[in-house]
Amino acid sequence: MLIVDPPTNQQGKLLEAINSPRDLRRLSLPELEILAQEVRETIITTVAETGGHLAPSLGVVELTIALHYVFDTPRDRLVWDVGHQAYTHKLLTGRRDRFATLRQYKGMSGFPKRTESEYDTVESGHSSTSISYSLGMAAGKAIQADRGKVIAIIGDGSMTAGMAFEGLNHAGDLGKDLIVILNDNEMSISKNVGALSSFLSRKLTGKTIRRLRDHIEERLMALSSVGENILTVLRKSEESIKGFFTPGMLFEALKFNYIGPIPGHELDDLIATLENVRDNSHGPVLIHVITTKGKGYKPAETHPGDFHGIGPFDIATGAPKKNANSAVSYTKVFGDTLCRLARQDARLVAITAAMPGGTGLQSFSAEFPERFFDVGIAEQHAVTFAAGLALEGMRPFFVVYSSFMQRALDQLIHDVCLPNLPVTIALDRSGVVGADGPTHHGVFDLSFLRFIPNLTVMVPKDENELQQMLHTSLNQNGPVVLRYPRGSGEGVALDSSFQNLDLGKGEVLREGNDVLLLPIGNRVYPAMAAAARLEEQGISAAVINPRFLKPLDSELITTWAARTGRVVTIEDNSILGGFGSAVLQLLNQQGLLLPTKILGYGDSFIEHGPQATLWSNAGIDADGIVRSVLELMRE
Ligand SMILES: Cc1ncc(C[n+]2csc(CCOP(=O)(O)OP(=O)(O)O)c2C)c(N)n1
Repeated sequence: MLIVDPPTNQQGKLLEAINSPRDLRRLSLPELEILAQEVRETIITTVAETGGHLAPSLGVVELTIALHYVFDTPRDRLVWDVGHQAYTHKLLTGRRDRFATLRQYKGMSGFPKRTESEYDTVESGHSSTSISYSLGMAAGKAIQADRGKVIAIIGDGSMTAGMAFEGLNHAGDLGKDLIVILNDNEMSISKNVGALSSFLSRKLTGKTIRRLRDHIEERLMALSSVGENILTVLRKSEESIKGFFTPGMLFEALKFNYIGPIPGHELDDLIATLENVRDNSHGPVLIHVITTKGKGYKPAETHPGDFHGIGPFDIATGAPKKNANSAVSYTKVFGDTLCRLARQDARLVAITAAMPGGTGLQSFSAEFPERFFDVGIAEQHAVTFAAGLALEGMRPFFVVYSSFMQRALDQLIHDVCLPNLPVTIALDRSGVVGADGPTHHGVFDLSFLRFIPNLTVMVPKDENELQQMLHTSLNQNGPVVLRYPRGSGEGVALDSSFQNLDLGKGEVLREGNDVLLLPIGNRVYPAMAAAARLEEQGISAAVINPRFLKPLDSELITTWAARTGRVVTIEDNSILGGFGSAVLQLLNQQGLLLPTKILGYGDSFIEHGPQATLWSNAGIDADGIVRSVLELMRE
C-alpha cells in the first residue's frame, strides 16, 4: 500500500463510532488525527473499487474534520464548491455504511445531494457556485435573524470562474457574515492557470520583484523629501516587497477580511483559526488554506491530475484496472483529428476551459502551444474569446463537456451566432455520462441548440463520422456545434482521407416499408440492431441517420416517413424540444400526421448509473426500440 503515513493499529475503530459530527466533537486532537488516517484509508480503498474523485477528496480530509468539529453543522451551512471533494463530509455525516455504494447505480451520489442528507446544503457538480449560494443563504439568514454561519469551500481552480468573482464582489458590498475558505492546492484538474493563480501562490519571480522595486525607487526619487536611507532600505527589500504583495491584497480590496495562508493538513492550526473566525469575525472573511491534492496516497500526490477523477485502480501500483472495451474513445479520435487538421490549417486554434485532458487536447497543446488556450473554468469567456479569435480570421474550436456548455448559452447566441462567426463548439460527453450523474449528463443540448439561427448542429453516428464532421466544420463560414458522447466509439475503421459531408444531408442506412427509425448520434447503431431483430419478426424497418439536427434533412425524412407510414425517433437527449420534437414539427408542417413515437428522456433529472442501464431504462437501447416499434405496430 502506498499510503504515505502508515495506518494506525486503531484502524477503523474511531470512524466506526462516528454517526454524525456530534460524535466527532467529542474526540481529542490526537484522536482526530487518527480519525483523519482512517478516513483516508476508507476513501482510498473505496474509490479503488468504485472510481471517483480521489485526489480532491484526499486533499481536504483535515479541513473537513476541522469544519465539522468547529461549526454547528447542519445548522451552520457548509457549501462545497463543485462537490467532488465531499467524500470525508459524507463519511462523517451518517453515510459511512453506504459509502461502498459511492457512484453505483441506486447508491450514494458522488456529489452533495439534498435528498441524501440534511448536511448537504446544495446540489453541486458544476463549479464556482458556492459563493453565490452561500451569500444568498447568509442574506436569507440575516433577514430572519438566524445567527447560523455559512461557509463556502472553494478551490483555487473554481475561483478562476467569473461567477466566483461576481459572488465575491457582491459579498464585499453586502457586508453580511460569510466565511469563504479558499482551498488552494495550485491545481485545477490540471495545473491551475491564470494570473490569479500565480498571485495566490505568490510566485513573484525575482525579475518581477526587481522591476517593481525599480519602479517604486524611480517614483520615490522624484519626491525630493525622500532620503537616501529609505532608498537603501528599499534596495535590500526584495523579500519585504514580496511580502507586501500578498494574496490578501486582492481579497481585502474586495472588502473581505483575509486570513492566511494556513497549512491545510495541520488539525490544530485549522481548528484554532476556524474557532477564532467563528467567535470573533464579522462581515465577509476569506481563509486561505494551503492543501496538497491527493494528500496521503503517493500516486495521487505525484500525479494529482491523473487521480482527480479516476476509474477503479490497483492500490499497490495506482494503475487503472483494465477496461474490457478496447475501442478507441470519441475524445481520442477528436484530439487526434484536431491535430491532423491543425497541421494543414494554420488558422485552427483550440480552447479548453480547464479540461485539456478530459477533452483530448493534451497532444494538441504539446504540438501547437501558441495555438492552444486554457482559459480556466470560464466557459462563458471561452465562447466569446473564440468569437474574438474568429473575428481576426482564426478558426477556433472550443472543446467542452455538454453540461458545462449550458452556462455559456447566451454567449453562443449573442456573441457567436448573431454575428455568424465561424466558431466550432465541440460538445464532448453529450447524452448520459454514467456515474457522475445528473449534474454531468449532457441531455439538454439538442434542445437548447435547436432554436438558434445561423447554427449548424452535427451529430456523428460513430467515430469515423466524427472526424469527417470535424473536417467539414472547418470549411463552414458560420458557427457549428458538434455533439458526441462519452466513452468508446463503435470500433469502426477511420477513413485515411478527409471528405466534406453535404450540409444538412442525412443518409439512408437501411430501406424498409413498415416503419421509419430515426435515431440520432450514438442511437444509430442500436437502431440498426433493432431493425435487424424486427426483420426476424417480419417487420421491415427503414433506418435514416440524419447526421444534422440543424439543418434537418426535411426532404429525406418526409419522403421516408410518408413511404413507411410510421415513425420512431430515438435520441440520447431530453424529448422536450429535442430531435424528436424537430421531426414532429416537420411532419406536422408537411401535413403528415403519422403514428409517431419520440424516444429519449422525460421531464425529470436522470440519476447516476452505467450508461447502458440508463439507456435501457429510457427504452433507447435496441431492446427498447424493438418494444416501441412492436407497440406502434399494434396500435
Ligand atoms: C462549470 C464547470 N466546468 C468544469 C468543471 C470540471 N471540473 C471539475 S473539478 C475542476 C477543477 C476544480 O479545481 P479546484 O476548484 O481547484 O478543486 P480541486 O479539484 O483542485 O480540489 C473542474 C475543471 C466543472 N465541474 N464545472
